[in-house]
Amino acid sequence: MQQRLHQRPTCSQAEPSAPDVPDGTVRHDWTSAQAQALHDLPFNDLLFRAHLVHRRTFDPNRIQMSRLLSIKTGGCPEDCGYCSQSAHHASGLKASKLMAVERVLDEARKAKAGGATRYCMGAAWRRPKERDMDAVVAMVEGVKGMGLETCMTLGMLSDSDVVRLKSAGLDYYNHNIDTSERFYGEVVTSRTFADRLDTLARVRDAGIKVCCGGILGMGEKPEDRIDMLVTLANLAEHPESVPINMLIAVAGTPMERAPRIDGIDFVRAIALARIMMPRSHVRLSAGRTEMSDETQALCYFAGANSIFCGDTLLTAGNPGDDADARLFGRLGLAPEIAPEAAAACGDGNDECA
Ligand code: SAM
Ligand code: DTB
Ligand code: SF4
Repeated sequence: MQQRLHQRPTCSQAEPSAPDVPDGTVRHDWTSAQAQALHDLPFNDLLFRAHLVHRRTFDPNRIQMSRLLSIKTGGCPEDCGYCSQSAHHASGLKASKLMAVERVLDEARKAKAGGATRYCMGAAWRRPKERDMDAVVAMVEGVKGMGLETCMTLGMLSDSDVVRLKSAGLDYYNHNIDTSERFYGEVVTSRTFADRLDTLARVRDAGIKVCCGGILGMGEKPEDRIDMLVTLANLAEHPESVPINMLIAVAGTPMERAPRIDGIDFVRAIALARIMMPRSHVRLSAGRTEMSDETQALCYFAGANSIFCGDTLLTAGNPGDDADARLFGRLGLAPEIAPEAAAACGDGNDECA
């Protein structure tokens, strides 16, 4: 911190390349230097700017609630260094087959009753097999039929996969770039950064909304976090949803001893995501069980406005509905209302639902 004080005096005239008050314009021409200048502002200046941008588009007291389900767990052929589900690591996780459609729909019904508006289904695959697609399509159709938004994360997709998922009613596809292109090879070797971008382009071209973000705390440098956000913000369209995960360091994975990211640095990345992608939902994603209420509160102030609710993610734990209700109560936050109810009253942030 001492070093930062020396490098960046708090006098605002000493911040030449950070825009004074970001106006919330959607830009796709961010340079690393511009993003870095924002990232390195005095913390209060960064948060103030991010919060101003946030209020231009969003009700700052509404949080979008998604619920996750692992529809096919473990035994994954990819070697993502953070993941409990990779067959390359000894996390001790038991692999299972693709869940039956009815079971998935039962879980989705419970999620809706618990207040989720989006249901995200994840499979530990490199890519879906043709033989699994009928079941996957039936899951999307069934969940969509309940009035929930649908999201899937199944690995790489082909042209025919995206067409089938779109016509089944898939709203969002989650496919993270995880980190900067520079650091990517330290995290995954079984696919490339370019593979990720290819699938993202296919998803976008098919008219499915994009959910794409990454993980902080894998031993990356601040520049890698910044460049990950530059890549996302410079996509032809910003991802509608940007999940920012804090690494859950799983025993038996190569990242089990990764140095924990400092909470203030985590909040800086949330604020930067908010400023650079002003209309996107920024999701405070995995890792909340290890975060203090105060860190989460700062993330919400900095512009995070989506979470995973419930007590499980895919294979790891999550704070659970009671803990979130308590924190929301203390902060005066409320769940964002369902898109269908918002459409009925014309404004997603009104109390009319
Ligand atoms: N297999 C699909 C894929 O990789 O695209 C979907 C599932 S994968 C588990 C979804 C995302 O969860 C990953 O891209 C990663 O960003 C995040 N994730 C996985 N394990 C994590 C961990 N231990 N801590 C934080 N985030 C994690
Ligand atoms: C995302 O960015 N985070 C979610 C979702 N997309 C699929 C997954 C988090 C996984 C955390 C570790 C686990 O539960 O195994
Ligand atoms: Fe497989 Fe996805 Fe885990 Fe990578 S992150 S090992 S692709 S389940």
